Amino acid sequence: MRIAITRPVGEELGSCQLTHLERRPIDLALARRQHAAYEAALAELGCRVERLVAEPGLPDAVFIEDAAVVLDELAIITRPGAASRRGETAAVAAALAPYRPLRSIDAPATLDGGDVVRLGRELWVGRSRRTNPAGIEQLRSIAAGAGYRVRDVPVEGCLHLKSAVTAIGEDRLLINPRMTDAGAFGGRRLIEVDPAEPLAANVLAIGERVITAAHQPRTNRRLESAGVRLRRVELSELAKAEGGVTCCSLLVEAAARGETPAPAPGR
Ligand code: CIR
Repeated sequence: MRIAITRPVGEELGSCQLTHLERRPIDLALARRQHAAYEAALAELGCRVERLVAEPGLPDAVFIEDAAVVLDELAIITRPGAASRRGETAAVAAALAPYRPLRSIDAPATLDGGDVVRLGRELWVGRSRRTNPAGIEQLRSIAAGAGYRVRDVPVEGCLHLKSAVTAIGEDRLLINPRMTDAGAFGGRRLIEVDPAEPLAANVLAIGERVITAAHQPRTNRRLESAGVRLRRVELSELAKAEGGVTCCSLLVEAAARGETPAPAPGR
């Protein structure tokens, strides 16, 4: 069973953190409809959607991916790089506790979940503005203990590593080589985003399908030409808050009672 944990679009989304974008008005009602349609896509692709309750004072809480890194054996509760986001993690820890033993990233380390790309037993972590060297070392030590190899890679001109590269299935990645070091992913099959869509690398693989934002048609056509089956969602309003498709959910493979969960290929 695959669970997708989500968080609602809060009233204060318009005061979200912004790093690379100019602030533009966000249509909250449209953002909520788009988010609900995203959750419907997750359900259509077989996820049981668990939506947490909204909490005031956390404008970026909808971007739940940044609050945790979920591995097969454990979940790591992060310490987000933006101080305004640190209040997001308690509810996420409570939601993950039934499914995984929890570990945490502790001060002075910072780490955003959006900086961690996983493929099988390998993790790549971005050296971004949000994730500091201590965060990388704490992730490395916790994940190495569970049998993962952790490599750190540069992040340039975008918020998180997952803005630059995401995994598609077992051995492929969608990448913008201008925003990270493609060589660090050597040996994997790489599909490049269309150069006209620099932020199009953020897609969410679920089983055989890939959720992608409809506003990146050129890259979506490249993916389809490579045989990738897409499920498009409209995310224009969350994109104004620098959010993409991976950041609005945390996926957890959970065993139905008495079963062992299948390992997750990548995210
Ligand atoms: C932030 O700057 O933290 C939010 N406005 C956007 C976070 C997006 N998260 C992600 O891509 N993992």
